[in-house]
Amino acid sequence: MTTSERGGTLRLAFLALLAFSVVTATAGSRLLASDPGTGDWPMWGGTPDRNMVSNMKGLPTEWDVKTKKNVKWIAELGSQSYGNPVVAGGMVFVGTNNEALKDPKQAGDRGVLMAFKESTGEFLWQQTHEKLSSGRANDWPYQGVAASPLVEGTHLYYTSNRGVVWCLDINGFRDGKNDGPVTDEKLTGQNDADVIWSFDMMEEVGSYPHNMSNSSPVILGDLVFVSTSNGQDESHVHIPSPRAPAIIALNKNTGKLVWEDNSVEDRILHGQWSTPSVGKIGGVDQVVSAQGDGWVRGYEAMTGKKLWEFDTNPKESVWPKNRNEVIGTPVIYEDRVYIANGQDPEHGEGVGHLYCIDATKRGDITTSGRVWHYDKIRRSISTASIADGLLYIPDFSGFLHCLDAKTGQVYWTHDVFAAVWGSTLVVDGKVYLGDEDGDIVILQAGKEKKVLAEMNMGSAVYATPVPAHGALFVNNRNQLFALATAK
Ligand SMILES: [Ca+2]
Ligand SMILES: [Ca+2]
Repeated sequence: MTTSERGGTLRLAFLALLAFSVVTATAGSRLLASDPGTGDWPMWGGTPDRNMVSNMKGLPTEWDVKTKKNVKWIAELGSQSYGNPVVAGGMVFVGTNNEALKDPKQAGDRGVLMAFKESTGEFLWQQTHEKLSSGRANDWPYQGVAASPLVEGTHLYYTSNRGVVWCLDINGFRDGKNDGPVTDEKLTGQNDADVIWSFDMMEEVGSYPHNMSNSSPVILGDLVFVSTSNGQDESHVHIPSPRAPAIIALNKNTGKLVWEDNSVEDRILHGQWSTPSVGKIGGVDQVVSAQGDGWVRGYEAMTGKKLWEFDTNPKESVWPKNRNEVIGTPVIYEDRVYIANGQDPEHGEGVGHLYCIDATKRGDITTSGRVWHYDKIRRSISTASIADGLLYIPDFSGFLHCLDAKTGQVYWTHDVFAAVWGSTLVVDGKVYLGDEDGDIVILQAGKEKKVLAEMNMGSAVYATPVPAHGALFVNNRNQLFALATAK
């Protein structure tokens, strides 16, 4: 952001907006990898490969938030909600701010993670975080918790507005047990969070998050991976922590640092708000991370050994005119990595680039690993969905692109006439996408463009709709909706 920007309505937080559990196709149906397989949607992207597709059937294709047609429940969130919901263990978890005050003892501007009952929308518990005293440089007012959490078993992982990675018990204190190693929580009521461990990235690895921390965790084996959001200070010239890592791996059971990497060094263009992905690529478990210099890097997941790196910007491009950062999440699909670049929404519209990268290559693979390059996309902060050989990805200018995933050939584009911060969900032969005007459009998946429906949610939809157990969960700025076809 530039110093000329003022006001608290800053909408920086795309970010959250913000597996390789390859599911075996059942006889007669086509393979749709990346389905979480349990009916839950336990992390950003559903699976560690972050490919937002699902095998679920029977999701609603029409609803009305005014008449409540096909609206199962609505839960009130804070005034700005950039976290995307995840669904696991019979609960829905989402990041927001503290303007829907649940506990007078925890008043004021805070980041908040809330848990709701999946079946009814009943508020269960929350964890709140005061804003950093350093203010907007590291923790922009009213932006709340912008990361999507990840749930594995009874443990929930997320990054707070203070740049702290948290591991909580999804059952809180409702299970009658204070789970450790952390057992000295000050608040231990039914609506409070039961902490297992935490890791302060500013304190422990010296990260200096630019405006906000937003990384959504991803897990492989015993490791949980997050990006640090380390970036420039408010001068937009100086990088206070050039030696802090861009990505870290923590032991998921203890919260201890296992490895870190700082290939970016002092070349951060702005901030680092992309979230890492995990998948088996060419037989190797990799973590893929898009970083603040506009490069994407692949690491051997268990060791942190850097395997490859790819520059998403043309060499002659100049920041911020036409050189971009990367805010969307890399998607891993059949040994390839799909990623688009863009800029902070505050920077407005501009040219973007979308790539298919052969991540089995090693070293600087900017040329050798470039399977295809699509330059008809505008700046994008969105993450691709790939299903049945087709790739769907929106851009910040409001165009949804449908391409052949193997060749990059474009089949169609669709203009939603509003900025898009969120990403597509492909489910049951349909593509769902929300926009800043608050509309969710549903298109037919496939090489022919066909708009099936469009519904307005009442305020901007920065999030991505997610499916769980036959319902669709999506939040606008201040409400969380469970949508399901009335029986
Ligand atoms: Ca507990
Ligand atoms: Ca505890």
